Amino acid sequence: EMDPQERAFQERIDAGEKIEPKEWMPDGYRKNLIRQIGQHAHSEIVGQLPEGNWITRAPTLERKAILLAKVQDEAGHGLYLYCAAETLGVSRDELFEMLHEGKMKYSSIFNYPTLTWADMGAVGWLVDGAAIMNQVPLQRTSYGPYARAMIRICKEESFHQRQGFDIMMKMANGTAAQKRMAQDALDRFWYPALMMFGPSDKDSVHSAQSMAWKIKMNTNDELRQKFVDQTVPQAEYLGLTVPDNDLKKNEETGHYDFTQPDWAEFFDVLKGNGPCNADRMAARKEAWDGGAWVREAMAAHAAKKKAAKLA
Ligand code: FAQ
Repeated sequence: EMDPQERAFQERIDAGEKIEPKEWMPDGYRKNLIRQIGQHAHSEIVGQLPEGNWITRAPTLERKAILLAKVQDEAGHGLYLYCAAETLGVSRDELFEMLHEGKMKYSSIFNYPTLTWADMGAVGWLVDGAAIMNQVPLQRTSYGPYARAMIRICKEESFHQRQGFDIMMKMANGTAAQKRMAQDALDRFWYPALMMFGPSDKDSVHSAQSMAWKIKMNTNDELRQKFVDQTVPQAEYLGLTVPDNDLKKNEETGHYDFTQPDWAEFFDVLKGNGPCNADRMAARKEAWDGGAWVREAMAAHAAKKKAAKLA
């Protein structure tokens, strides 16, 4: 039997009401939200690294300015999301600590390397494309601060996706060597992008409860299918080939049948064994340690100001 307070809470969720920070919520709701929002925030921050890798080597000044703006947006997204998580009673320092100790995750996709300029196209097109597919429904998530953060984030992600597709267009319609680079980027990012939606529904431990609480609006497989259906025609438009021999439009369902990613690889990346896990964590820890003097100076300054006011 559900206790009356929990039942009343569930009724508010079912009625489409937003839950706000100071209101009562079940412990599990709070914990699950901190997990998901925190993980999402970490993904944005770690997600700056694969693209940050190409800022100094962007082919033109214009491409450099655009890429800089995009990577900066991702820092902003991380900050909105950390703020949303903080309204649930966890501090940003605690979240960072959990990330650095390997107690919290970030998206598997950012453990793959960005080897060529075409990867900047593939990341924008596929990774931001997958991110939007997942985040648009989250604008209707039940927790107010999270839903509101998603509105702004989605606007910016749409720009990111377009800039990625624009790079792909340029490369796919360029020289033979450029087209090969574009195809190679699609070949390497296709399955990792499909993995962004999480394990198949039968292996998703959080989906049932998260959907009942509207922390999540769709299952992992639903969104993965939507992404494939949207992206395959875009690949065709680019004149590129999705690396899946069994990919085929199913005339009965109207959806594409496709090959699932290698789930053993996915779980291995989650365990820390992806090509870049160690590098990404080392870069984050170095940034955190390198910023210690700034945090100390700010705390000292605040203490001095407070003392001066008291005097
Ligand atoms: N990577 O029970 P479920 C971006 C974990 S977009 C790593 O199905 P859930 C923008 C999961 O945490 C990327 N771990 O989990 C950008 C759980 O483990 P736990 C970020 C994954 O939460 C673009 C376990 O597997 N977006 O950053 C992944 O119901 C370009 C079982 O899974 C979001 O976070 C994965 N792919 O569903 C930035 C969106 N999938 O925690 C820079 C919000 C699953 O119990 C450049 N999050 N796991 O230890 C969500 O919608 C959900 O959390 C899912 C996973 C759909 C990601």
